[in-house]
Amino acid sequence: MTRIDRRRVLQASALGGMAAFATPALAQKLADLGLPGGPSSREITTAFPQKGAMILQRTRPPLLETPMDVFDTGVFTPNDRFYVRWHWAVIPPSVDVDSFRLKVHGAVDRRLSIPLANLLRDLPRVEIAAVNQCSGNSRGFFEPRVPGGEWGHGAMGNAKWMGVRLRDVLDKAGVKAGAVQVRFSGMDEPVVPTGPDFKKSLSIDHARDGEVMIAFAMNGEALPLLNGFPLRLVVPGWFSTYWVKMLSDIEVLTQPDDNFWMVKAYKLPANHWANVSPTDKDFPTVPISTMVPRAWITNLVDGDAVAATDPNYIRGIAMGGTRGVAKVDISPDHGRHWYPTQLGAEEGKYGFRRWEITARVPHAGRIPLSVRCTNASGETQPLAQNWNPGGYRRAGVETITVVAA
Ligand SMILES: Nc1nc2c(c(=O)[nH]1)N[C@H]1C(S)=C(S)[C@@H](COP(=O)(O)O)O[C@H]1N2
Ligand SMILES: [Mo]
Repeated sequence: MTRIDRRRVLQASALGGMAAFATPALAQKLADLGLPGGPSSREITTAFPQKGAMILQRTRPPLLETPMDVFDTGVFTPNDRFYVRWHWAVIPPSVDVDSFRLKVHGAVDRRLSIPLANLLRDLPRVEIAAVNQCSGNSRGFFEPRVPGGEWGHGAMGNAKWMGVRLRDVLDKAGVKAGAVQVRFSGMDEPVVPTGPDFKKSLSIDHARDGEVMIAFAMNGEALPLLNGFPLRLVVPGWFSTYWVKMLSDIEVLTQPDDNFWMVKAYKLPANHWANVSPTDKDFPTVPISTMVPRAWITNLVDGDAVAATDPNYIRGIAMGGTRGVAKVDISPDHGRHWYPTQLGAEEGKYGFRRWEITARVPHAGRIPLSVRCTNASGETQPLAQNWNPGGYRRAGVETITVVAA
């Protein structure tokens, strides 16, 4: 287990003023996300604090996407290449770690106001590898296109999160009988007074399952400011909308949370693959929750040349959702034939897992390469893509076309 030096965490605080969020004057480079039927090129930016080269989706609030080639370098996504997504643009440009307090209130025996140093000192530390994936990851590939952040596949990342159990913090406060949910809120604020503050809730049982974590570090370092410094919620297996950043307020509720972000936003069609037809209206919905298996090729991109007669080395990453990755198959013919790939080491069931294969392609010319993940409970990605108007929880197998010569 990586040891985090408390002083190091406490020192990584001031990050300069809001100027750091300014748009770069000139695009140095463009990335083509290959989005169907729409503007597909994005600037590559290095203008954001603690971030290297990122795909600029939006400046205020910052939406930064991880370029696909970063996922080829390993199963853990470096902090300085880890994607960024915020709903509101009022984000503290720095956090004073001495005056910071994590508040716990609502249906509890003791209201708490925990200094960061005490949280780091008093509670047992846990570490877990887990994929943080935006509900709208890959939204830009939805056909027909839907409104929202036009992400490619890079609104995700895998890290080793270190923190304390949410359960331990709740136990310190003493949850009262009758508690049904726990609500989380961060230090960011709406840009207009009428805008709904970003808050998400989990059921009391989920909040106390011992896995949900209040993280203070990722990949052995303090959280980057834009990824939620100094504290964020980590909800393994669940979409990142619940992973509240700059977490400063925990409220134990005796009634189900009816705030905008729980009852209006992030709703999925209430069927297994979150799939409706674009003409469907008034279908039943449920709040988004757990992730599903997915897989990607990372060492080739659409349009790449491969050898027609010699074997080709192909690799990528996969995730299992709420269970580990059990197998990843590859198909060169839109799913008529599937071939098993070799899996890399398992680094935690909620994390990415590497897969690879060395194989000949069936013929010269254009070859569709599809990859399909099956998780440890036997759930397999469908061949067809699901569609819903929010552009959420894309699940079908991803395909790139390579040219064999
Ligand atoms: N405080 C706060 N936390 C938040 C959000 C936000 O707007 N404010 N957005 C959520 C959503 S929708 C996503 S996808 C993730 C993004 O996490 P990241 O920026 O660390 O990658 O943060 C989540 N936590
Ligand atoms: Mo998200």
